[in-house]
Amino acid sequence: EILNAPVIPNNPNAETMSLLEQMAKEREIQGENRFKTKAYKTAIDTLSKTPQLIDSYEKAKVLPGIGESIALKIQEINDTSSIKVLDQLQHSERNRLLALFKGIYSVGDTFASKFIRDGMKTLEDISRREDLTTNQKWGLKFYKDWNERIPREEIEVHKEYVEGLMHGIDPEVELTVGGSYRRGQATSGDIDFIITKPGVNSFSVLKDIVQRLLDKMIETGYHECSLTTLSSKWLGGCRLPISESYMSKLPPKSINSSTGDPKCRRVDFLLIPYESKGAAFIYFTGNDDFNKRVRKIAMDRGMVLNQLGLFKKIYTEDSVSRDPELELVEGFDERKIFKILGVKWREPNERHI
Ligand code: DCP
Ligand code: MG
Ligand code: MN
Repeated sequence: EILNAPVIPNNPNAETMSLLEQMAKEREIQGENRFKTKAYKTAIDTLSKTPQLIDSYEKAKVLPGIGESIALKIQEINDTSSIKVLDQLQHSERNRLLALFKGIYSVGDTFASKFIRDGMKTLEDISRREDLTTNQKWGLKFYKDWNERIPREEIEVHKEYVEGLMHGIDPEVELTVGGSYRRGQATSGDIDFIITKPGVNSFSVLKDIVQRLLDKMIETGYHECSLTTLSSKWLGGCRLPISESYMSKLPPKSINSSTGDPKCRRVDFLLIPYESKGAAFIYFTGNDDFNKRVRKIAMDRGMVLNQLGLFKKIYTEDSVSRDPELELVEGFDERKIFKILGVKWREPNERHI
C-alpha cells in the first residue's frame, strides 16, 4: 500500500522533526527570514531520510543540509525536549494577535500582518477600519459563531431543513453532506452540501435549482449572508429559524444562550454534474492531505484526478510542446476510481491521513 508510506516508518527523529517543523512555521509567519524557513525544511528532509536517532550536536552537524544553528537546536531538544526560542515565538504577543485576527473569515496571514503593522490590538480596532472587504465584515459579525465547531447532530438538522426546502423545488435532487461530516467527525468547521441530480450534467441547470433554493432560504430567514455569488459553488452563512419541531434535537452548543436563537453556521453548496459524482465525492470528502496523496498517486500513473473525474493524459504528436490532452477514465463511481488507481477502498472515516 503506497498510500501513506512514510520515508522511514517509525523514524526515531519524529519528535525532533515536529519541533523543527514548528520552528519553520514560526519563521514563516514572521515573514522576515525566508532563508531560515528553507534551512529548517532542508534539515527536516534530511532527518526524514535518516534511520538513526540524531540526538546530539555532533551527530547532527555531519549530516548534509544541517548547519550550526539547527545542530545546536537538536542538542537542545535532546537536553530539554523543547526549543526555548520556539516557546517564546509561539507565546509572543504578535502570535496572539495573528491568531485573533485570522479568526475573522477571509483574513489570512497577509491581512493579519497588515493589521498588526497598523497597530490594531482588538477586534474593535479592526471593526473601525474602512478598508475591510464585505466578507471580512461578515467574518467580524459572525466571529464567535464561525470559530466554533458545529456538532454532528446539528448538521443532521440542517440537512433535514435544506432537504425540506429542496423537496418543494425538485424532489429528485440529491443532497449529501461531505467534508468532515462524511468522514464521521463528531464536529465540523462548516457544512459542505454536495448537490447533484440523477441525469443532470449541466452546471446551468444545477445553478437554476440552487438559485431557487437560495430564494427560499432568504424567504424563510435561513439565509444570513452570501460570501460568493452563485457559480459551481456557493458559500455563505445560515441560521436555522426557531421551530419547535427541531429545537429539541439541537444540542445546547447549537444555541446562543443569550438570544435563544440557533447559531449562524458556515454553509457551502457544491454543485456537481452527475457524471462527476464519484470524483466530486472523493474531493469534497477529503481530508485535504488524503486528497493530495491520491492526486499524487494519479500523477505517478500518468493520470490526473480532480473534482470532475479521473483522466488519462494523452500525448499526441502536436501536444509534445503543449499540455497533454485529458481523456476521462472514470468520474461517476467513487469505488472504481480507487480501483483504477490501485488504491485499496477506504471508507470516508478512514481518510484522515
Ligand atoms: N479540500 C481540498 N483542498 C482544499 C480545501 C478543501 O481538497 N484546499 C477538500 C477536502 C475537504 C473538503 O474539500 O475535506 C471540504 O473542505 P473544508 O474546508 O470544508 O474541510 P473539512 O470539511 O474537511 O473540515 P472542516 O470540519 O474544517 O470543515
Ligand atoms: Mg467542511
Ligand atoms: Mn467547506
